[in-house]
Amino acid sequence: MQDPDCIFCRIVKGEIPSRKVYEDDGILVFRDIRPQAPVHLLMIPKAHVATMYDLTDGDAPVMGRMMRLAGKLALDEGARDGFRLIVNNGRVGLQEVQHIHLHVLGGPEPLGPMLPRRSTQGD
Ligand code: DGP
Repeated sequence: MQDPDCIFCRIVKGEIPSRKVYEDDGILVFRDIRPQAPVHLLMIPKAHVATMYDLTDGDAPVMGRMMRLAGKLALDEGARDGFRLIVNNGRVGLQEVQHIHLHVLGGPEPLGPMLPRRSTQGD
């Protein structure tokens, strides 16, 4: 259920402090320690799941509720004209913390391109 060595599991247990925005029996939402936009929340399932590769059918309800909650919390935070959800996975996705988290990023100004542009063949 939880991994004692996982930073986000330790945040769930209250062993590491966080600036909580929302909590229920299966979900915790808190502010990113290194915000990259005026609104930058992290939404996590309380149960330890390392990456989206590791999700099972049993995780679908909580992941679905997180999707519903993302827009609601973005509005509550004042991101009323759009926001972005990012879920980094694994080495290629540059995932730093191995516990699924949805980054909720919001304005007021447009966030910029989704990825830094790099030249590829045909550009
Ligand atoms: P990612 O690259 O998607 O795994 O991003 C991990 C994010 O987690 C990164 O934006 C910084 C944030 N983070 C890491 N450690 C902590 C922490 O202890 N507390 C909080 N609030 N955020 C953290």
